[in-house]
Amino acid sequence: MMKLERVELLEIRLPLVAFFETSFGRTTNRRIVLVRAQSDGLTGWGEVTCGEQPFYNYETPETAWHILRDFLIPWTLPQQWNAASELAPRFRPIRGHNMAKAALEDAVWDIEAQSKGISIAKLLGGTLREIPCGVSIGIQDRVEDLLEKIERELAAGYQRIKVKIKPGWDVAILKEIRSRFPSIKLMADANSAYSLADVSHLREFDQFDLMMIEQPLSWDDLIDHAELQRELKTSICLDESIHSADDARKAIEIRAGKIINIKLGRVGGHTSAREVHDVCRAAQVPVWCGGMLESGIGRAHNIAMSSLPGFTLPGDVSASRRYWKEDIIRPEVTVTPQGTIRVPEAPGLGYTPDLDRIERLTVRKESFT
Ligand code: OSB
Ligand code: MG
Repeated sequence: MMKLERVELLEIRLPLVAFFETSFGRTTNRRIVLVRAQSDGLTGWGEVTCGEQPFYNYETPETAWHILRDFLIPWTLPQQWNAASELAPRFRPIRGHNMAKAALEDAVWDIEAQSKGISIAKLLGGTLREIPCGVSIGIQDRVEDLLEKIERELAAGYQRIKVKIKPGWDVAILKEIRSRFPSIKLMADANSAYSLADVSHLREFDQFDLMMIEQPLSWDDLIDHAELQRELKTSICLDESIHSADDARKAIEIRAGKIINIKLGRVGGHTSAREVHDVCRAAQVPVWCGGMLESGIGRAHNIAMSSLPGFTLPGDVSASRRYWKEDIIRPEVTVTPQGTIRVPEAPGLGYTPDLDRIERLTVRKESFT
């Protein structure tokens, strides 16, 4: 049995080494809410992976703080737990707010793994010892900047390149990339920038031999994606629209896409992520791990999740140095020249949070007992 004695919320500020731009906007400084949970001498960490504004989904650091402080933490503190997997069912009465839920649940996974002396990856049932990595490259001011970045990431060994697209930064840009890099593994992420009215435009993407196009249509849609998939040769990958194993089942049933991106925060934590993985694996739908510009803590959880056997495609989990001058974990996440990350085998997260650095970066803190 485990019982949490204390939970802390911390908000840190972390400037990105370079701006990151998607179809919904540009980020330069991250505001990240961390959860630190304590049980029986062990400390577990989780990260709220939402954006600063409600543009990817509706969560923000403020909504997550509210849901954690007023509901999730007070519900969790008085309870006794056999396993981290018991939290998700108890959180179910709260509709949505998956990123807030995930941060607390994942901290408890960290504690449970430590208490058993094994890695989170192993506790989850992960089998991959090394995970294949790709990069996500944002919209740039100039095409030349994008081509240069692609060149650099390929030289570092990354196995596939994902570029962010939006109307006005799509077909012409993909044409330039393909003429310079004819045979790389390439994909595009639209973050919901198109609608079914754009079908004939989106059909032009078929000429670029993309691995997939990610979330072309509305952030909460499945039906229109199914319609679009019938019109395209290119596989659709769903990101924003999938919040649970049930969503994945429905998406697969109506053929809304052929690939699913799993994000721990978006689906509500490790328990739900593993369920989404299992549904996809049973249906032979490949999955890969998405990213939300995480600090080392969220990044380490992503690595653990990516060790599950269905994560067959390169994910968006990449080296700390692509995002931060200095990360908040030790060692930082590094990528091999083959474009892989070795899954750590040490107990828990497998990386050590740098407490002094976290303290210096903290702008807000609240403790609960
Ligand atoms: O849609 O995958 C996305 C970043 C912020 C919000 C949404 C997305 C992304 C990324 C970056 O693509 C992935 C990463 O490198 O963390
Ligand atoms: Mg995406």
